Amino acid sequence: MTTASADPLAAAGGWDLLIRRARVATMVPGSPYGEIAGGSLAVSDGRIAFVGPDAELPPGATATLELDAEGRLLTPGLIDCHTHLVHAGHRAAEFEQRLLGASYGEIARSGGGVRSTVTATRAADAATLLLESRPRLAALLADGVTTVEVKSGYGLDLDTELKQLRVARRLGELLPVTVRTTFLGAHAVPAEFDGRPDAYLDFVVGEVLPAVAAAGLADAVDACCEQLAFSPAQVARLFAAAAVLSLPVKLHAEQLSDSGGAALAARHRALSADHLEHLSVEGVRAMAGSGTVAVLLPGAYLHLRDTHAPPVAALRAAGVSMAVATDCNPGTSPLASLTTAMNLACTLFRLTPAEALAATTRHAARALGLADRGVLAVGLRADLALWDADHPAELASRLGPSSLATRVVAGRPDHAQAS
Ligand code: DI6
Ligand code: FE
Repeated sequence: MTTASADPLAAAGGWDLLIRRARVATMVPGSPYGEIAGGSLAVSDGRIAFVGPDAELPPGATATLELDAEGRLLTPGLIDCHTHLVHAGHRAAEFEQRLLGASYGEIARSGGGVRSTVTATRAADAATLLLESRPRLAALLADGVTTVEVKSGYGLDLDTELKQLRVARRLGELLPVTVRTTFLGAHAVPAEFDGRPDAYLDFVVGEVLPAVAAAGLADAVDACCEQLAFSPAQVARLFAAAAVLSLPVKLHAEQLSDSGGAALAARHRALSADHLEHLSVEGVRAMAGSGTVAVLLPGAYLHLRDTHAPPVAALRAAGVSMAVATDCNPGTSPLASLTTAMNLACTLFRLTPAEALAATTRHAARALGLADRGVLAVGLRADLALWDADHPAELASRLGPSSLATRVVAGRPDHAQAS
């Protein structure tokens, strides 16, 4: 790891921000947390200019803003790489129905599920949608998130898909966070295309995706590969269209059953395959070496009272990078705390706390195709989280309240967490 800076500002002592005396979890690979006990980190022009032991700071180094961390934990800003946080309404009644014995599939087939949130999201104007979604994003930020992915997929028509993505982008302008948007037009078949998934996919591929791409509203394309939604062949058609537009792909795969989605995603060099509760041995083999990140979503597993956990030991053995995200959505994971998702990944899926932190930093960055963040190293974006904690395992061990002290976004400290 490079710890010294070649930045000439260092010699002149002209950094913008200097944090001293921190327990730094750089998350640089090689050791569980890439730890520097008694470490400093300096920022210049929004980038990390120095990270290393306090003792290695250039003599006389100063900065416009200096912060004594007093031994607190400093990590990369957390990255929530899978959310559906822009939506209207809630589905508490379906939660109640499920506790009374109905299955997720039964509720979806009788017109509930994704379709009920589609109805609510179509009915909400952009201002309402923004007002409803903003507190969810603010909650993620208050728990250390500095980059978040937001999917469409509760519109399933041209206007509402565009509306969802615009609201997501607007949230990224209003709050200090990077918002990455993903087009999930192939989330479910809307009621007006009932029984005609191929016709709906023609519409998505022929009209909605080109309009979304032309408006520059998507950073990636996602689909749901499930018996309830789309087959691998249908997803492959969407992926081919995304490739023509040079948009990277991701996939909801193997959540409720094994459809071979993860292997399809790996073949298409997808950024990630997400959920994976029912991933088979062949699926793990297909993902190994593909570069496709396995995104685990324990909030959905918990909320659905699922008992079929993803094959974490096999993924680990195969060297597949694992990310963890909230899946923040009204139907299966009404969760807006990424550290809680980390805890669930440990308690329910048996990740180690170090794996859980890598899963929401380094690997989550890869799941979004972002090479400029996710670890603390010279030259990378200065997205940081400083915690009222003194051991990195504390982040995954807690079940609220958040121990976040301060976030730093592109070098700027942000004390107004719930703005
Ligand atoms: N799986 C999920 O967990 C979300 N989408 C998906 O394909 C939730 C969908 C919902 O029920 O609203
Ligand atoms: Fe999801």
